[in-house]
Amino acid sequence: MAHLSYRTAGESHGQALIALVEGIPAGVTLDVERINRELVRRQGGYGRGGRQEIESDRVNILSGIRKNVTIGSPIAVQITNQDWRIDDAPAIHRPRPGHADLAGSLKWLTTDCRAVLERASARETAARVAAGALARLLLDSFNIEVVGYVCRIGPVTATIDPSMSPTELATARDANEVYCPDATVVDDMVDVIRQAKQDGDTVGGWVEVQVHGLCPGVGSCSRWQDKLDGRLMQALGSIQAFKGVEIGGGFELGKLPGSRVHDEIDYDPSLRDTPCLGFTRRSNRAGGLEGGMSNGQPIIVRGVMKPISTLVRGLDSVDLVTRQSVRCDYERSDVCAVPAASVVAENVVAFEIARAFLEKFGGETLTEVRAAYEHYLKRARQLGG
Ligand code: EPS
Repeated sequence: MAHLSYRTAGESHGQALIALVEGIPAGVTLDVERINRELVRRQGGYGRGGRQEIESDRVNILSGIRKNVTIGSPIAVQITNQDWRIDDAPAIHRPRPGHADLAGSLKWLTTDCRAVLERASARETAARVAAGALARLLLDSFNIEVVGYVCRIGPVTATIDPSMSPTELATARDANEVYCPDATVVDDMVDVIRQAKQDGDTVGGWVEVQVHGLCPGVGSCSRWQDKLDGRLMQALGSIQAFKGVEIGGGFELGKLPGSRVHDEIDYDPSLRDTPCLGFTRRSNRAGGLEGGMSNGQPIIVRGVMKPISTLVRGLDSVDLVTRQSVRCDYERSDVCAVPAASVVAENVVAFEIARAFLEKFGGETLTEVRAAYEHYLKRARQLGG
């Protein structure tokens, strides 16, 4: 049985993007519209540039499905690029500070940054979203909910009400163009992006993802590779332009004594049938993860996206051919892609949760996964008599 994994292929202005997803058990009903909805959301958000008017991202599932149900074989997913012109796209000799241009050109021994930037482009995240949205169909059938949103744009920070359910968060988020559940800061966020555009500049921000409904014990403390916190950090940290990831209280926890950090434990038998199995916490600064495993509390992860490195006003650089100081090249780009990044974050987190979930409850078919899951829950609820 294949472990759940995916790879992507494709360039920004190549023919198509591809995600190859392996390890989805047989018996999962496909919901193409649900996957496409995530792709549409990823294309949106205030601050996007002209490219999204050209593209209309939709998945074409090429394999692994019979009569709209997974059959356990690899699932190849294609998203066509409308702006397919990689062979005609101009050479780039003046690397943009902050982009992959310089490091990649030096790596591949070329003075033309084009090939590097084509693959480094965040266009690749469409394939990651498709893979995550596919894996999420599995999570749906176990009532595991994943919601991602924007919690900061430039200097404007949202306040996220911890009592909001994933549905409430998603509804509030979907009501505005910056994908932020705190309606009171939306206008300020839009203003920051508008001002950056006027200035020929770009702006970054923070995104947050919550996972609700996950039982304890997913992930592992046994091997460093299996620690769910580490995997989530890689999943988020590998999103283009991300510069930091934190879990729960994150970096702030380093300022506090242990007595103000750790989430004290109570037991409430009336909650035995909920994901925490009755073991409640007075706080959730651990962000639902202890020892690299889920602990039954909501998982909370955040990532920071730096401002996009393609600025209309340009930045100082060096021409790779002449080695003279120049202004860097400008390519059509976004002013702010933090809303889009929140969709990417949500879906890459979903994929990692599904991956760890199947490691604990894996089986060839959805029926076997469900049996393993229910057996575990039964045993866990019986612990201690
Ligand atoms: C990107 C540059 C822009 C963005 C692109 C990421 O592409 P283009 O030069 O074609 O306008 O639009 O993001 C996407 C295409 C996307 O779908 O997210 C870059 O250099 O990373």
